[in-house]
Amino acid sequence: MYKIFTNKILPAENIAIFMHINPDADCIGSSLAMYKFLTNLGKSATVFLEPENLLRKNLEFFPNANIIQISNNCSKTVFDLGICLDCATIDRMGKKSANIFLNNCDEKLWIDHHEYIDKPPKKDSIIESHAGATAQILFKLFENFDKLAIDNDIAICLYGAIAADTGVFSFSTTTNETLTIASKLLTYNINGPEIILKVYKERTIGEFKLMASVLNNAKFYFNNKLGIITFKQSDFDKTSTKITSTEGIINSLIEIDEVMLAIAIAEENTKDAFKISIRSKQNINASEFAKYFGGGGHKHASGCKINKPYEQVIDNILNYSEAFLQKSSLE
Ligand SMILES: [Mn+2]
Repeated sequence: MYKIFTNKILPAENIAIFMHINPDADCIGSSLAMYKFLTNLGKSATVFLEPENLLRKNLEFFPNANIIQISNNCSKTVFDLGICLDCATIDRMGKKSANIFLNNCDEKLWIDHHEYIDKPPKKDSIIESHAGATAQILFKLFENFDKLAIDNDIAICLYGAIAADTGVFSFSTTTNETLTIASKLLTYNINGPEIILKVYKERTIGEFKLMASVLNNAKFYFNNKLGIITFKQSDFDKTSTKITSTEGIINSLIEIDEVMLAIAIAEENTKDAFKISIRSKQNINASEFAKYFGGGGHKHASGCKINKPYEQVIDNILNYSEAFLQKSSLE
């Protein structure tokens, strides 16, 4: 695993880093940590983000967040290496980013902690599905490659990314390894509580209002085993928020004692396109649920996209959930 990283990084001088659409704290933190690490090694690095994907305001504190470029800015440059981070499918990168990754990068490297539907070639990928965050894998790679090239900026990015993706070290993905790495990161000159406040707790007033109204309209089915919340474009418009503002709100639903499966449906900017986030607990497998709809993820947190009118989305989810919950309760 470490050999792949060493072999790809050593000869590369000009490197492109790619995020997924609607990037979350793990994705942004990992990308900016990778950027700084490569820069510290004397390499040139560019971080790309698909057009019309802004960072959530609370994540702009990550060091070097200002260097992120929009993907249509560089169609002709050729990179020695393209690194795709935290991105379970090529579609998740967005069209423009995927185009640069596939056509303008001589070598490719995927680093991720999601289960893939179409696995990238083994020789080009480092995938650890047990890891709580992509940033957790990056720390091990960095430490192994050149520990001295890790600095405070990198520690802030990695700590924030790991804290956010593990629900501040509370999800079932939090392991001995997660906490060992977090503890090593705290030996750098960083402010742990302040980082956690920024990546996980802080909301704008608009985001608070969005959360309040969406949770107020939550619907429950099958003896409260299933909870569903819906974010419509009109909710975003009313509260001056964006789809990235939905992050974490679904957790309030799965925290309800009776709810075993929580689903957030968020309307995207295009017609009849919905981003579905899924959370579960105990033996209910969110990843299996997402796979049925062409997505993927982890046992207790996953996602997919459904491109249909809203009423059909709800119908499909309810139909599948009933059988799915019944089957899971027998296992
Ligand atoms: Mn992640």
